[in-house]
Amino acid sequence: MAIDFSLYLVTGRELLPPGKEYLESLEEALQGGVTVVQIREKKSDTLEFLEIAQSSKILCAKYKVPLIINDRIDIALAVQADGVHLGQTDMPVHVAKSLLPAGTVIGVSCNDTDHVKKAIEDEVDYIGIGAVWGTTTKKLTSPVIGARGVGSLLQALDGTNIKAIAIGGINSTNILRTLHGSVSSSGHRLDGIAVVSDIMASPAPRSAAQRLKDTLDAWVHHFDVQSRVPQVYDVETIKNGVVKLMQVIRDRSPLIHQITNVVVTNQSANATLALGASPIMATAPEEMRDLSRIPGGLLINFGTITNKGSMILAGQYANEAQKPVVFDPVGVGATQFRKTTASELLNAWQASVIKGNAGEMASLAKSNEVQAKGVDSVGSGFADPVSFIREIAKRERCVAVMTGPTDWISDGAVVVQLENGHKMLGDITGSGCVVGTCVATFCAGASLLATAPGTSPGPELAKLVRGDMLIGAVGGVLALTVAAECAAERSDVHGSGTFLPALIDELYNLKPETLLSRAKVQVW
Ligand code: 3NM
Ligand code: MG
Repeated sequence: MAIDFSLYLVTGRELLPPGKEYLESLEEALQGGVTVVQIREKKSDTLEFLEIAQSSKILCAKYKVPLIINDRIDIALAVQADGVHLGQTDMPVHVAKSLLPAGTVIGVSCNDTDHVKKAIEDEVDYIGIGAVWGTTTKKLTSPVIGARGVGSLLQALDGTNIKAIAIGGINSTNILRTLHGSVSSSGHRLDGIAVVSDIMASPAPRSAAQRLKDTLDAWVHHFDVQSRVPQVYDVETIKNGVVKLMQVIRDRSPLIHQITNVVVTNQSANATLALGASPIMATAPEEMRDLSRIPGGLLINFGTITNKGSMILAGQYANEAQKPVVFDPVGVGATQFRKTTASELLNAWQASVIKGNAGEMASLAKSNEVQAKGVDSVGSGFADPVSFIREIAKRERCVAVMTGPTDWISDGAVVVQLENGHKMLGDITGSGCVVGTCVATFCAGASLLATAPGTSPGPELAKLVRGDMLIGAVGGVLALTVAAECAAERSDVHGSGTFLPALIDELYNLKPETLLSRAKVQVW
């Protein structure tokens, strides 16, 4: 049978809140839009399990929702369930199949690609990929995968009809991040998500289910729309988009929250002000949630990693608030600690833009083409930077920016090549960090533009971040590199000491027509 796996409820009676009966909760969850139910009874005796399965089956039938039994083939047979779900240490699939009627849906839990390969050999109907996030509902025996890790398991399913759902710690605040991040670079997406506690432990399971379902529906719709009307970029749309953002930033002065390094804090804050936005360089974990509620954007620059906890929280809250998150993994190739921290951060939240020089991006991509040495890049020595940057963007599900003499920016489809800038940018400290600041500022402008009064919020519900992050990223890079050209040409600039204040001046005075006439943009 064809099952809609989009909102897959796994039961957990031990999680029911005080005053809630199991069947009452199950019925409310079904009313809220659950599309398939798995009965999971880890502690019940056979008789109790059977009775729960029987009464659940009657309710599910009322709502025409299929019923799946966890682990126990005998119970599945006894209640004529639609399917069984098998863990890695449960009955082998081929044995289960030999016992069950033909057509019984079979699902297995997978937490690595070997499990997926085996599931394909066994011709299962679906796999549950987990645990995607930390959970206390089940004692986990393997590491949490993270949305980023789900992609490689999904990719292993390419070319099959096997459906995939993610499970483990999914709730209404991380569902968008889960859906958005759990995609393979080949474009393989989840067919649904499975939850236990977000629905079962809720005093209002109907609205808990409804919230998840609304997001899932909007997400599916979003891809429908996207595949029907692909976004087309040409040089003119890009340049005009950037100029529009300059104005939005000056008119609405978004708050740019920056957790950055001690070397560049002051000049980054001044660059933000020069563009017309408001900087706040807050680092205390206690204020991360409040800051996420103010319209604007977030920059996380880990040039000096002393606030990792705040970096994690700030990004998670920004994801929840659908605000842009710009990540600048300064010197990520230089030490093992930086590499590990970058992974940890990218697993904790979804970046809207990742920005780095060639060495940093190579390290993130684990490419050997360019070796990262300290915090200075060794030049963009890529044979094929267009494909490289497109692949990183696809893999990380975000806009990728690689800076250097030529800047490369991609959303995973289009690649924008920029040729502005001046070599004096290399003579001051932190010019790369200030590019990150400018990108965060322009992305915040893009996000404000998308949520301006009068714009329809419809498809935006399904987006992890509102607004056009590609234009935002291009705008940030162009503003700084064009301002650098203007500054370097000034007769009062005699060296790197006078270049820095001149650069801030030129950002402050940057005119749309200057940007339009100087911008050297190519689209691939
Ligand atoms: N299986 P919650 S995680 C039943 O990783 C189950 O295979 C998992 O519960 C796996 O939605 C899990 O409350 C528990 O976090 C999921
Ligand atoms: Mg099991």
